[in-house]
Amino acid sequence: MMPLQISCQIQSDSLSIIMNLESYLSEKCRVIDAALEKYLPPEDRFPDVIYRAMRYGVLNGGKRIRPVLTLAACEAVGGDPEIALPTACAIEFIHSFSLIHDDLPTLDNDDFRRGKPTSHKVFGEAIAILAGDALLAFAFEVVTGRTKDVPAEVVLDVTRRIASAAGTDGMVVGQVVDMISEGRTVEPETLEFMHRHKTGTLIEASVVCGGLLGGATGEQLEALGLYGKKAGLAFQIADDILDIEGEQAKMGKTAGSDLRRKKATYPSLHGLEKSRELARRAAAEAIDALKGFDERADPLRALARFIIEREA
Ligand code: GRG
Repeated sequence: MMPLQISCQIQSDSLSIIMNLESYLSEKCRVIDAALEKYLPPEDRFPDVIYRAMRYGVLNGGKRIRPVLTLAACEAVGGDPEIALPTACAIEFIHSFSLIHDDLPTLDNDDFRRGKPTSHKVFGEAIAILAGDALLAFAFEVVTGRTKDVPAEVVLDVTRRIASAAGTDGMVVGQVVDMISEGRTVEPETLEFMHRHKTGTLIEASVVCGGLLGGATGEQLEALGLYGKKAGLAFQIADDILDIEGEQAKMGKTAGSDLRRKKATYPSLHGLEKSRELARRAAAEAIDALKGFDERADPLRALARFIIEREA
C-alpha cells in the first residue's frame, strides 16, 4: 500500500487533520482479516467445496473499507471496536457475497476479482451461487451469535439495518436499476438512486451500525448516517472513475467493463471532470457531517478522503 499521509482540509471550519491513514488501515485490516478467518467455517469439512468457495470469496484480499468504517464509527463515539468486530465481519461477508453474484455470467460476467479468477471460474456457477447464498445467511449467524456485551435490542436493530441494506431497500434494487439502465441514457436522479442503493446503503449501514454498537446518541447516529450516505455516494462515483482511469493491475479486476457494457455511470452522464468534482463534493459533505465530533472521528474524516483518492 502507498504511504498515506492524509491531510484533510475541512471546508466549512478549515480544521486541518493530519493522520497516518496507512498505519490505521493496516492495523484494522489485520484485526478484521484475523476475525474473518476465525469466523468462517473450516474447509476440511464435508462437503468441503462449499466451505472452500466461501473462504475463497472472502479471504482474497479486499480493501475491507466497510468493516474498517464500522470499527472507525464505533471508535468515533467512544465505543470499544472489539464489540463491533462481528458486525464489521458480517458486513464484509455480505459485501463478498454481492461481489461473487455480481461477477456471475448472468450479471456482469467478470473473470477477475481482487486480482484472482472469479468464484464461478474456480468453482463453477452453481457452487458460486451457493457460496454467495451461504455467506449471506452466515453474516446474520455471526452478528446474532458472536456479538457480546450489547443489549439484545441493539443487536436486533443492527441486524435489521444490515438486512435492509442488503435487500430491496438497498443493494438488490440498486442492482436492478443498474441492469435495466444498461445501454440507456438515464436521468441524473436515476443514476444517483442506483449508486445510493447499489453501494451507498451498505456503506451507510456499516457506519451507522458501528455507531449503534459504540453507544451513539440519536444526534450522533443521524450525523453518522449522513456521513455514510455521502461517503457511499463518493465511493461509487470514484469506482466509476477508476473503471476508466484506474490501472487494472492495481484494481485486480477488468478495467473498462462499464464502458464495454454501456453502463450508466457518473462519467458517462456527467463527464470525468464533473464526476471528480461531484465525488469531491460528496466526500467534503461527509466530512462536514462530522463537525460535532472530536478527534476520535479523525479516521472517518481521513477515510472519506481516501475513498475518493484511492487507486483501487
Ligand atoms: C448482494 C443482496 C445482494 C444481491 C445481489 C449482485 C448484487 C445483487 C448487487 C451488486 C452490488 C455490487 C456488487 C455493488 C458494487 C459495489 C462496489 C463498488 C464494489 C467494489 O467494492 P470495493 O472496491 O471492493 O470495496 P473490494 O474488493 O476492495 O472489497
